[in-house]
Formats: sequence, structure tokens, C-alpha cells
Amino acid sequence: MGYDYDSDNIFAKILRGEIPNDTVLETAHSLAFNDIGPQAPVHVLVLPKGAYVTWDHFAAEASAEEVMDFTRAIHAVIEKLGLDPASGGGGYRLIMNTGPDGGQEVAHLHAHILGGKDIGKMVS
Ligand code: IU
Repeated sequence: MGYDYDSDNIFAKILRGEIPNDTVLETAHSLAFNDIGPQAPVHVLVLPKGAYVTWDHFAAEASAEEVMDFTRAIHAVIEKLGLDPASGGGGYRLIMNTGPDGGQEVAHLHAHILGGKDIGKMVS
């Protein structure tokens, strides 16, 4: 068991620049890009650049600088896209699918930001 990072995963290849992406925002330790299969009018993925499989891996082992950068990168995307209700936006949903039961397909931690319409109570 434990956190076993596979550096051949698709997001690792995107982070290495081997596969293109539709970048929304980049910081020292994080990258945000538009999801290739959007489930809402706004569907952005935010990744820490470090080799973390899941949120738990990141929360347990990332540096304080990485954690702050990732947190602020998510917030910066939300502000950039005008989703924050405190700034007049309509709101959004923030999701980190984790492991098989959580529906995680790509084994590099990523947060989904979904919005741009009323997306209801759940995402299938
Ligand atoms: P998940 O949380 O691991 O299930 O989400 C993976 C997401 O990555 C999913 O929404 C895909 O549409 C998205 N994605 C992508 O944006 N670019 C890709 O090349 C691949 C998947 I493969």
C-alpha cells in the first residue's frame, strides 16, 4: 500500500510539456487547465506540479509552500473565471476524486472546478 506515483500518467506528461494543454493559470507549484471533456460550462483542473497521487498523499507529504501555492492557485482560477459569490459570481463545485470508489481516473492529484451554470446537488 502507500502512495506509489507512476510518472507515466497523462498529467505527468502534461506537466513535463510532452502533451499540450489549454492552460488557464500557472504558478510556481501548480498548473490549471481546461478539462478535455468538460462536464459544465466551466470545468478546470488544478494540479500541484509535485508527484502526488491523491489529496491524502499531498496533504501528508507536500511542503507548506506547495500547499499554500495549490490552495491559492485554486482560488486564483475561481477569481479569474468570476465564480466566487463574494465577487458577484454564481458559485462553483470543487472536487477531488480519490481512488477507485471516488472515480479517480488519473493518478496525479487534481482538483476539479465546475461552474458556469446551476450544476445541482451532485455530479455523477
Ligand atoms: P478524475 O478525477 O481522475 O476522474 O478526472 C480526470 C479528468 O481528466 C477527467 O475529467 C478527464 O476529462 C480529464 N482529462 C483531461 O483533461 N485531459 C486528458 O488528457 C485526460 C483526461 I486522459
